[in-house]
Amino acid sequence: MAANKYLLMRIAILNGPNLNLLGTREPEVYGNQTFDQYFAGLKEKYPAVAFTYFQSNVEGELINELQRVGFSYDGIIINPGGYTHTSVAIGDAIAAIKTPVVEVHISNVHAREEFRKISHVSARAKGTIMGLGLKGYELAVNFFL
Ligand code: CA2
Repeated sequence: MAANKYLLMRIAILNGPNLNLLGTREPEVYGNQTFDQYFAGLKEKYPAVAFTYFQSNVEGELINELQRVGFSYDGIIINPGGYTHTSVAIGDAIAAIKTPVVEVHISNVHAREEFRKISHVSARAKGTIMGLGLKGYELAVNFFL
């Protein structure tokens, strides 16, 4: 395993508030799979990627994780959940780190309420994928590969 670590691409996936509820409520918006189920399939499909997964309902914890992985990983995929629309601090953290960040949203935030059209993250991210369900995370992995 140790010999392998130089070959693996390191990608961190961060999910923000309430995304721990995926697959349990609002299936019409967010689908019926839990993130753990989806993540198991993703790891199987991309054995050459060393993934870490972090979910928190706490803004500061997401910022701590961005700073932890943001100077050594090859890519970060973040769905900041509701913090997308409120958190200047998460946007600042993304601007402060070295690792490129792709923002993912399961739903199409532009087809929903007005307040979801504002993102403090998009301008700091390399790009944004939205509205394509959980598939968006895989598309972001493919971008980094
Ligand atoms: O579409 C997305 O991925 C969002 O980031 C999801 C956030 C929402 O505030 C953003 O505007 C768009 C909400 C995550 C809540 O996730 C739930 C999942 C299942 C049941 C209830 C909430």
